[in-house]
Amino acid sequence: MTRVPATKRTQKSLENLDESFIHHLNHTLAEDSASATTLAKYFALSYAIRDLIADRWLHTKSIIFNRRDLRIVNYLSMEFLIGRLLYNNVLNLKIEKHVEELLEKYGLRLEDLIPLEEDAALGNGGLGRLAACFLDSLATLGYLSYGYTIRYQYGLFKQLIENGYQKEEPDDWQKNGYPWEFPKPEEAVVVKFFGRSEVYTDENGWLKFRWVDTYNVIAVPYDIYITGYNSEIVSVLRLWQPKAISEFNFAEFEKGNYEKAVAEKNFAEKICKVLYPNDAFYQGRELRLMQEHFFVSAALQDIVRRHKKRYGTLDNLYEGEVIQLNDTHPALAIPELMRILLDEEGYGWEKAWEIVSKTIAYTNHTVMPEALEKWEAPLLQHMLPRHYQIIEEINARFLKDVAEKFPGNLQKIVNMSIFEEGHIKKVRMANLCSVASFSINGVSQLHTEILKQSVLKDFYEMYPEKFNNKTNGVTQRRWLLESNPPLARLITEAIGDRWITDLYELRKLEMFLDDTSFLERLGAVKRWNKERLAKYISEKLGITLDVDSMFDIQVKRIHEYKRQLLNILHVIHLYNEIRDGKLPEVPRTFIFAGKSAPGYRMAKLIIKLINSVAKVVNEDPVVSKYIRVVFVPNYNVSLAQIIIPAANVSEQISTAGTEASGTGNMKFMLNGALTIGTLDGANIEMLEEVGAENIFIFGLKADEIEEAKRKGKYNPFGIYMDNVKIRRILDMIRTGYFNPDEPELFVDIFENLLYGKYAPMPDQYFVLADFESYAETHKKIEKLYQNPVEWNKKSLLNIARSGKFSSDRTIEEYIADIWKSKKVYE
Ligand code: 26W
Repeated sequence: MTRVPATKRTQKSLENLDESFIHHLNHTLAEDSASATTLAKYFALSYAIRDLIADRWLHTKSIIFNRRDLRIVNYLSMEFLIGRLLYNNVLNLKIEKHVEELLEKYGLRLEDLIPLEEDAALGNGGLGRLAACFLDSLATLGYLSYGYTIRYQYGLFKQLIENGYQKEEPDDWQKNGYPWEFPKPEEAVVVKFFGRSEVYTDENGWLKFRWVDTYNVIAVPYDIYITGYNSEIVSVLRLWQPKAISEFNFAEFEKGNYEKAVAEKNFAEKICKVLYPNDAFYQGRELRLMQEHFFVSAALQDIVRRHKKRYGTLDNLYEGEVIQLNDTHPALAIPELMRILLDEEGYGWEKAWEIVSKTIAYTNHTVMPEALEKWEAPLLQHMLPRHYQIIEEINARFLKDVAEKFPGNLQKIVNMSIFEEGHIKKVRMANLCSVASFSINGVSQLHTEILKQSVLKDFYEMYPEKFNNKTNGVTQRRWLLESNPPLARLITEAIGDRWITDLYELRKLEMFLDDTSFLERLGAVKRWNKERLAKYISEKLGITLDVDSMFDIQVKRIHEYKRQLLNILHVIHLYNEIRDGKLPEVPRTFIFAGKSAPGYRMAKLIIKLINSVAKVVNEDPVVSKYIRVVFVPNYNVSLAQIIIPAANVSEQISTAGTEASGTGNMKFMLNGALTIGTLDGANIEMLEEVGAENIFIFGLKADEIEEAKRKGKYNPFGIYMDNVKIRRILDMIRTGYFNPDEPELFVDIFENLLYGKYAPMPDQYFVLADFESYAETHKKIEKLYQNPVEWNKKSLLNIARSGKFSSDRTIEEYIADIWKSKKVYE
């Protein structure tokens, strides 16, 4: 197919953009330009831009139904953290100048409208943001793709900090309406729950099953078209919304049963009321299982319907469609697709299994045992009786294969069975995925090795050919072009703009490593970003920052394994040094942000500790000349876009072997921060790219941690006794130095480190073990910062070598090794 230049369509419609804006203001919103609020103008502009995007969708759709040689990528994910779309779409459509001119006529600037959009926070953290970056890359590269998820009424909670504590508030992201989605009620499907599985004999005398006496809910799709940079092709993000079949039961109402009259409506609304705010911690909640089944069933019916329309048969489903499971959360896709093929389409088991296992692929995102989904068998059986039966059959057949491959090895059967026997029988979703998928991938080299050697070891022995690595990436469109305009401009002036769609182009920046004037300009860009952040913090929190100080930033979900605790213990150490008269050579600002799961006690206590230390440090007239500590509330995609470009130092300090990949680490690198990090996740690959002189690595390695755990030889109490610095810090925490009103408050942190009071072992994340190495490494960073030329040089090298960490590279690898799809335009 010959390519229509992407700009051509835009150019034509651009002439009408002004008219379109006024049209939407007057006729969609019924407002006039004289009295309309800025919010109304934001909506009018968004609708005008959305029209351009709708054209792209119609074009993409015609390709979907005319090109049967293109396999469609289906990314099933409980989370898509897409953030704001207005500016993203303006940049992708390359209409910024035009939009600015249009707004100027109304005395408006784009930057005044952008913040009026609510973040679509339909995700928790890394896994959800990765899904959003992937859709951006798929559209930009020109592959056909659908993302499937839930239209949560409430996204991830908004975080307030009150008296140093996290407080959660609901995120009613649609309260003003949302301009970027298109409801598609005509494409609704029915999703079933409960009931029972019934045996019957079909017309040919075959024994068959059917799922009967079910409770049914309608699933209505709402589509957001995700634009790509300079691309005619859009990705479709399809959000499913539950709706009652009968919203109001008049018969019950007549009888005076108001509750019963609206019972179905309430049930439907309940399902997708809220995104579960757990990150890396599994909770076996019935409602969560309903959510998983709801969107997976709707997505599969949609995929099946589309394939039949394109090919007239499901025999070759895997030729037209591929389904990627974003962790195990959508694992019910496996029994659901089997059910459709067996019970509704009349396939026999063998052919159905062949179709399923050639269509579905699985990505694992965590090795933390407490994050692995294991549904209670009775719960699953009650809610999805037919699926449960199918899982039993999958398991029976699979265990036969295991017994054949490892004769007499009972332990293999116990380890690999989809069911975990015990007081309450459980269904291990990672095992289900590993059995049924044709591909199993981890998200960094180290993570994939850990999967092969421990978490999924037995599956690796059985199916080595299924395993592969796909190191994560981030989209440079959002994480540089959009979030850091002065850096994007500097780069484009120096090497042209091809980096926007080919991040390896950044290598050309190495030409400027010895160009002091270029390095100065890079320093000025960093300063601009620090000022922008300082302004935000001053306006929101009333805290004044010194932009000459080194900005040292740790932003991510709060979790013990990510070790915000190590960071704050080190801050306390610096505080002690200053009080002892040992003054640091450079002033530093330590910035934290991140949400804790509402039920995660330790993480919430760590937030309180950070805020308590911040108060003492910032209010000390001497200490605050050298260090400041800030906790920025409500970390989300939009805030990340302001915080990350302002970093001099990026904190990536998880216990080695715990962070599957990390993607924040990549965003910081792309924006010229220097990383202090452990040999964990993708940090290892960042080290490979920049070389040891350009990244600050510290701490124990994954195998050392592994060994210390295995041999039970780690003794944090010994470290406490031997190391006066550490003892002093921990005693301050224990005795309430930072919280004199409530001196016992942080005792649990102390006791967890030394005695493992709330954990399987003392200091299970090796905070004390890594402390000295961390503090020494910080001293090196402090030295380097005093030499701006050297610092900026390393900063530039980090940018120049960040090409590998584009999600475009990641997507091309998924395409080549797993999805085997082709671009619309070759
Ligand atoms: C069922 C509860 C639950 C919820 C979310 C368990 C596990 C999760 C996710 C797997 C957590 C997550 O976001 N993992 C992150 O995925 C990123 C993208 O691959 C990685 O970069 C992070 O290292 C990993 O923690």
